[in-house]
Amino acid sequence: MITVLSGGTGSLKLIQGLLNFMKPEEVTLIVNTADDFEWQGLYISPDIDTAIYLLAGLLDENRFWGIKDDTFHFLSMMKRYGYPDWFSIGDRDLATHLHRTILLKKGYTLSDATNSLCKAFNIRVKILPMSNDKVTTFVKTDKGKFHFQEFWVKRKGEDKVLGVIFEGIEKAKPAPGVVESIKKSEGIIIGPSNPVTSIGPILGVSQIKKALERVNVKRICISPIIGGGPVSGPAGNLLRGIGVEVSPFGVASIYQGIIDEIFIDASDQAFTERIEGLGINVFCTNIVMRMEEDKVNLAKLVMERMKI
Ligand code: FO1
Repeated sequence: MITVLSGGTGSLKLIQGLLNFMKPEEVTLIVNTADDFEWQGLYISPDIDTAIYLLAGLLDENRFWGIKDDTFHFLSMMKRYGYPDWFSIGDRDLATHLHRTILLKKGYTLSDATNSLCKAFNIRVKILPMSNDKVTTFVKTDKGKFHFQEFWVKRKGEDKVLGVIFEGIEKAKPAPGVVESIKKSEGIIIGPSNPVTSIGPILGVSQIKKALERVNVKRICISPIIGGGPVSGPAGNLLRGIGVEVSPFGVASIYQGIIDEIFIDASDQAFTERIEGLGINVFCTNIVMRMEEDKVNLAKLVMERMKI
């Protein structure tokens, strides 16, 4: 059994590769929930939904969010009524958010709602929210403080980042099953997700971080940064904003004490010595997952390095 810490893009691509070698029941995903937000009364959990849609074979893999071939009639009606439309909820996607919102309103937890959605699609990978407690990412910028979705989706991640706040993180407890899955895993993977706002909140839950520090199996991370920039998303701007070097070394420094080995791109071999100085082993290979075969090859190497 392996546990993968995941945001909404890079780590999920790796999961697609891993599922060529592992039974879905042997994979647990601990998913960031600090991007979650309420939108027109709906509780949206983007990274969980992307994981569910991917594993259900429904994901729009071009955008890497939402459902492929979805329509947007609900959104255009809402726009007509004067609501903002910068966050695009598709018509089929809407049912997911509504179902989750109804369950939460009835007093069920985010874990319960996630289970219910997974059951509806017969998903056998275990998808666990990092926490059932409310944690919210805000990005401090030169233009003001914004919810992560406003920073990234509405404002296109273009403002100069001055800092990142995970509101509620001090009190957040791991969701049921999270620490247990870390403890019984044969290997831990931190996927190539954004280390600041995707993996950062997961590690910000102190009991999760402690469990990862203590576990006695190999912990591998795949760098989401190649050269001086992210493979995708806002990681570069965010790392800079929190004062961390935008490089595989910067990523490794964030994960010091949590990982044993980092996969970096073959083109970044020059960083090896500095990273090894942190007590982290370096494995250089092609880490870009453009095609299906890239995902399979990378997943195979990760499995080999974990000796699973
Ligand atoms: N990302 C966008 O860039 N634009 C959108 O309109 C958008 C809508 C959306 C709706 C549901 C959902 O689950 C995710 C959605 N995302 C959208 C993706 C998402 O908000 C972010 O990319 C993630 O939070 C980053 O992990």
